[in-house]
Amino acid sequence: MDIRENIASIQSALEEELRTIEDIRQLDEVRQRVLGKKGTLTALLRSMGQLSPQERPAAGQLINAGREAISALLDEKQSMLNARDRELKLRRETIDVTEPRPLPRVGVPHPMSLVLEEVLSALTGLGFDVVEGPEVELDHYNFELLNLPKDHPARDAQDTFYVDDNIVLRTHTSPVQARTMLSRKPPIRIACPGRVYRADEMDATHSPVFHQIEGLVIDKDVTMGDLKGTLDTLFKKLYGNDIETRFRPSFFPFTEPSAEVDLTCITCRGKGCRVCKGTGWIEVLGCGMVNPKVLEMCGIDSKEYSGFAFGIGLERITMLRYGIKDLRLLYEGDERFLRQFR
Ligand code: 2NL
Repeated sequence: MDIRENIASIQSALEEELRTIEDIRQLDEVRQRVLGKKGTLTALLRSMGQLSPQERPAAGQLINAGREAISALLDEKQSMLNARDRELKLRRETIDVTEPRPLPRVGVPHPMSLVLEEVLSALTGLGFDVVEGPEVELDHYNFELLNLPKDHPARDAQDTFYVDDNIVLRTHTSPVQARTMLSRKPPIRIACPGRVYRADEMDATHSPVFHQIEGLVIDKDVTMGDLKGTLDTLFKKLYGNDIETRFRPSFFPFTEPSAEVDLTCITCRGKGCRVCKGTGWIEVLGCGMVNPKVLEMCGIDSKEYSGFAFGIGLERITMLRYGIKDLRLLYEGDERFLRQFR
């Protein structure tokens, strides 16, 4: 077969094959098969050795021209395939900027936040200011001013997280009230919510970090009756008008006299149930008339003024309010738990 026919048949076979080619990989194979080291056109070039010196220039020109024509065919197909791939990729990666996004996940208020809000709004309704203070506190404000002198058992390192000899993590929010008595003149009506610390083990009813709301009222002629009336009003607002309070004598170094306060059981409304162990009453807080020693240390004349104070555990009243059996549920942040309230 002469060289011209040979080239023409390689070229027409290639044209035929190019019609069926779908991707760059196939195309590279074909290119190798024709133009590669062992390719059909390359073989043709090698066979020129058998020609006479006179025949070689013309044959060389034919083969080179053929090589260029074939290269051009392959290149054209290659750019076609590349353009098609780019088009497909663009279509695949199109972003519809008008598509509505999925709704963001929104959190819910913690049950303790809900109860705190209710307590504070009841107390501010009675004329209380809300006051906050430091969680890392001087011994002086946390203990000394509250009639808890250096040898008092409540100051034991077992109950208190000491930062150093004079600095503690506050064990109650009372130091906020002590600071307020020192910085304001009576009448004083304040509610002090916040985080407090005790070196306790963690179980269903104890945590080394918990929350208190303390209340303090200082004025002329403040009596235990005012304390009882304030707590009655607070709990009726919180739980309903059929709820009553009951005082039992108790002891705190910072109040005299002191009382523990029971509430009509809010689970059975006083009839007796498992929550109140059949008594119809549940213990919810401690309170009393501010010890005159505390008033004096905080710069208030105990002959002119008297006051009452109370301390509520936020965890406890939240658990009672919603029937939560284990304190730890309040700290775990499990959404299945948190989404159940309100
Ligand atoms: C309880 C008892 C109480 C107070 C807290 C207080 C604060 C000042 C002066 C006098 Cl500055 N008292 N706070 C009084 C009585 C009881 O808390 O069992 N809390 C969970």
